[in-house]
Amino acid sequence: MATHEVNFDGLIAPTHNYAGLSPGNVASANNAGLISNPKAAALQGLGKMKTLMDLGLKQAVLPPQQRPDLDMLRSLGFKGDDGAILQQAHAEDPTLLAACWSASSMWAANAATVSPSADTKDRRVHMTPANLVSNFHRSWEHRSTTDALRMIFADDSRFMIHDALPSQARFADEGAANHIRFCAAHDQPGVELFVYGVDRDEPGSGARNFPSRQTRAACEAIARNHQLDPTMTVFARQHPDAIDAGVFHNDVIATGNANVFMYHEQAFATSRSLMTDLAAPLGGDLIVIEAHDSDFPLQDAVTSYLFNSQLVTLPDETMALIAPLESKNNPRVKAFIDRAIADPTNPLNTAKYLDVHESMRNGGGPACLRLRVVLSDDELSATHQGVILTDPLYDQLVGWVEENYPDHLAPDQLRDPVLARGCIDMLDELTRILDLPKLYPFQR
Ligand code: SUG
Repeated sequence: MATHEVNFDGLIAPTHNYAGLSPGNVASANNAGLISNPKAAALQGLGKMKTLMDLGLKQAVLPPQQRPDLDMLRSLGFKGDDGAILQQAHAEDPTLLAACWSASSMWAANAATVSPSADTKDRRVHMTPANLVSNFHRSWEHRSTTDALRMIFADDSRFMIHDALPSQARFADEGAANHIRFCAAHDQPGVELFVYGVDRDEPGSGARNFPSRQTRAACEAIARNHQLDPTMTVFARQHPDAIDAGVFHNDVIATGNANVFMYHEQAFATSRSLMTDLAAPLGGDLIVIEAHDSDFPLQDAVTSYLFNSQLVTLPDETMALIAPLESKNNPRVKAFIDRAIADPTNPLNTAKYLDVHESMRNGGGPACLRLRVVLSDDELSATHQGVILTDPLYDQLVGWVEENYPDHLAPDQLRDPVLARGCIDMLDELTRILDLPKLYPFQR
């Protein structure tokens, strides 16, 4: 029986916009107020999924969430019909209005933390939707994420979808963006690395200027709930200077796949002991690709998003880096990638540079857009098949986007009730394409 890493990519919603909602996320702040192109964004995302599928990898789709969320605006005191609510919110609090339109669930690496069945005591795949409490616009994604995951992974003899952790700062959790699993092979027990920005029991452990979005308490609770073997679980703290330079999630500065770990030397507060802690349970078999300050500074990691590449194992057992175009355009970063590819001591053989520019402008690179779920053949066949990408599904989704998505979305348009209705109607059609009836609150 084979075991696969299946990438579940967030399908980019028709409401994709730039609102500057994430303090500490430099791209989001710098691009606030720009006019977005939801159609181009969704096609770029689908193009990435197709590239991975064509490389022979398993690919799936996570549907976007119901936005704009007018019920959220109603719960915050706006009254009247849809037009009146949108108009009032636009006049009184345009940032709040934009939050209720945000397409942020596209960044599926923040949807949940996933532990494959090879790592868990009850041999089920465990997932914990991330509470995303650090930013208002993402803080209620977990409700719909939980619903969607429970529909897609409905068989509770094979899957355990936990509730999100309590929505409180002590348990601030951003999901798989702060989690890397290392293993000899996907079906073997893995070492799970949980990365946090702050330990609230350790004064002074967090960043100074920007929010530390993940706590140690959250990591520990997830490891307990997922029934992980403590000897195969490692906790590490992000370097506070990295967070303050714009590394709001660890996947902006480190990535891993199988027994390969690629990171910048300024990623962690304690790099040396971390490598020993990770290598020991793997029998010493950990291959590191470390970028030094002399290769390129922290700042280049943040602007190029190199570490937000997807490091994947191809069917021929070599590895490929699915990198954002921005990392090809930075000569120091490109030279580092070329050296890593030429180095015969690691399995990295190729890089593919993709344009996910619309998402990048909000701080979301290739790896942000996907949730990795390691599944055996048996678990994969117990997964809802309507979301597994095939050529016909890809064609259908591209057609649906081409026909319906707006080419432009400017901040002023977020008060338009006709556009709001149109975005919801598109989702109705999507649930027919993905065979997920009653996915959305408006359908129940
Ligand atoms: O949470 N940006 C997202 C980007 C998430 C990237 N994910 C990973 N690194 N895994 C965030 O900061 C910006 C939305 C706006 O400003 O309109 C935003 O939510």
